[in-house]
Amino acid sequence: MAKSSGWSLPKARSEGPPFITKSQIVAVLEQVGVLLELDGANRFRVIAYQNASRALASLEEELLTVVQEERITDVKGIGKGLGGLISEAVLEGTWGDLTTLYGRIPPGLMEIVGIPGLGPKRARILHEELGVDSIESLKVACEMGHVAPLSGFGEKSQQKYLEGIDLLRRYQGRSRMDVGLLYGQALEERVSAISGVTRAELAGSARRRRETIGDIDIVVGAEPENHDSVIESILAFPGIAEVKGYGESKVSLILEADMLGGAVGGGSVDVQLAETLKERSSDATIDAQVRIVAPATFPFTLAYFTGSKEHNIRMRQAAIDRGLRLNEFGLFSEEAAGDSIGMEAAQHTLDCADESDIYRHLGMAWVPPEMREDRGEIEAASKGATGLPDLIEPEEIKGALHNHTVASDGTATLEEMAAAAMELGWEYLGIADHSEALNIGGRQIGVPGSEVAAQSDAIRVLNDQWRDEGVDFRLLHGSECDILVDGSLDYTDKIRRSLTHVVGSVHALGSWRGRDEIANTEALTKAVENPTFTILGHPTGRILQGREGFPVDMHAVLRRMGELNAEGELKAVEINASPYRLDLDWRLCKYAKEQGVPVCINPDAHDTDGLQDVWFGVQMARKGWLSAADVLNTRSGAEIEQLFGL
Ligand code: DGT
Ligand code: CA
Ligand code: ZN
Repeated sequence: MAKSSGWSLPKARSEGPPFITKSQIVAVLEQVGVLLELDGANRFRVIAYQNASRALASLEEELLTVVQEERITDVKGIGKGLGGLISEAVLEGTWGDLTTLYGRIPPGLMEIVGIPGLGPKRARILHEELGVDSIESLKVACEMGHVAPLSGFGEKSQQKYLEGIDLLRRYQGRSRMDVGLLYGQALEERVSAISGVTRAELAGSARRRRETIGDIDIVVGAEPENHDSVIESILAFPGIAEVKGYGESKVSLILEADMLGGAVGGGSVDVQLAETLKERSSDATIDAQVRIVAPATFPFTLAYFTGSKEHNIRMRQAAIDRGLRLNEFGLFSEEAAGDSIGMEAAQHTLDCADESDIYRHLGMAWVPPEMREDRGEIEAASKGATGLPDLIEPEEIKGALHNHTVASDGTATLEEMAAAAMELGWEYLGIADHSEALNIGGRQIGVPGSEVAAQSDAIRVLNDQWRDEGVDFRLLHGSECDILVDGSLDYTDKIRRSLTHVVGSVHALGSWRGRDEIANTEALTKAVENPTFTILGHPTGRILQGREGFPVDMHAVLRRMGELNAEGELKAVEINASPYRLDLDWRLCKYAKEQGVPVCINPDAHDTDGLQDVWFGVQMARKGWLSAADVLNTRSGAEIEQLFGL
């Protein structure tokens, strides 16, 4: 979807090459795809830019080298023309004829792309026919009834745009994973409890554990004669803000907070987790699509609506390769399917009791939903069960290394945090309060260097006590040490060496966001090379739906960390498990693993409940193909002590 800001061509850096960085080019190529559509360009050109943007984003090698060695057109998805454009940007800092394209399209027009039902094509018609060039002018045009009479639009579209604008304003369209899952699991539980329902399961991005969720999809199995009564029961649920529509096999709803009351606490929802989430969820609403099918059709419908769309396309192709046809109703041999379509065709399907049968018919092992993003899982699953990683489970976490207490900005004491960690069955808890440099609005947040030794003493007293009592638990005395703008670390070397571990984090985001990828990559690399540095905390500083992280070549940083690990140093990268962050991004986990960089899943807890956020981090690790062995804090307390040289 198009971003609603930043629609302009980035200026060249004063020194280079590279004069334009990789992340800037990735963003421009994505925008150009939309701009070309607004401009009425041919479909293939549009797709070429979209593909090139994706290809460049996942390029692991340094872009400058690839360009200088004239290997840019070797990258799959980048042809001669685009290769030339990218090379010009990198080597000269200019954008060729893109400048005129950007000049031609009004920025406000780009903002309306992304309103539900409004793609670039329709946006262009609205612009040409009605002069619409902003969200405001679209709203006025709809309210005055000018949109409906346009050919191909109608009253329905006009109404939909108005609702879309309203929704865009109120909710920005998507929910964080914690909020979306809370609604999704509550709905799933309520639906499962309806008599006549044989199975109900979350599908869509919620089941795939995306970091944000657009709408909730849920698939329900019930005998056809019960469909009406099941739908009636659903419509009577509390917490339905609006029924957007329903038919024989589908209900479209908008859910609000009352949905969460009472339902949680049994079944698949972890009680404590649900309570924590409930406190946090705002009163925003979320859309839900419920699909009701016959029990025998359930696995096909579940697989289809789990997606992703990209994964589905590959699955359908795998079926075609075997002379089969796959859709949401079944898996058919070409002759059996014949001309029948939809539900009617379902009776001709091959039997599949669950999803794994579908994969088996296509010669694949069952793919965990988190991995269904067409990022290599089809190929891996085709090698059989051993081709896919054995994904980490939440129970395999034995502790965490980045947590705060009252000494900085936490609300709990050492003792309280330790008790909560033991309650979770953990063997250790790393305390990493902020370092001295951190102050917010002039208020000192971090622990002054002069007070670090006192915290160390307090921790030692507690650890001695547990050891004497034979309790297998320890606190580890670390610090969340600020990475300063030049890549050096806060505190003196002496203080840092006195700690068990150093979580290095960037907090002065303004400075880091104000300079380019190359300067940031250099500084971050310098930080991880510091001998006292152990874990890279929330690597980009992003807040989901809040602010983007600073630009950085994370592949390069991870590569360097991999080298250091190969030399015997311990340099881990954090998945910050707070659902507001989920940073390291899951898309980079597999690369970290390939480089030999351990991942540490840290809740960054500021109170005792916060420790449970680790669950969200595990979901991201699974999405990033990680096994327990790839994750530092699946090690036992004794192993961690050994790794840290205690
Ligand atoms: P979201 O809701 O934006 O967070 O993401 P999803 O993945 O839940 O997407 P959604 O709700 O539009 O559709 C649910 C799933 O249904 C999607 O993951 C794959 C499947 N699906 C929807 N539309 C298509 C389509 O046009 N082609 C294919 N192959 N699958 C589709
Ligand atoms: Ca969805
Ligand atoms: Zn931090």
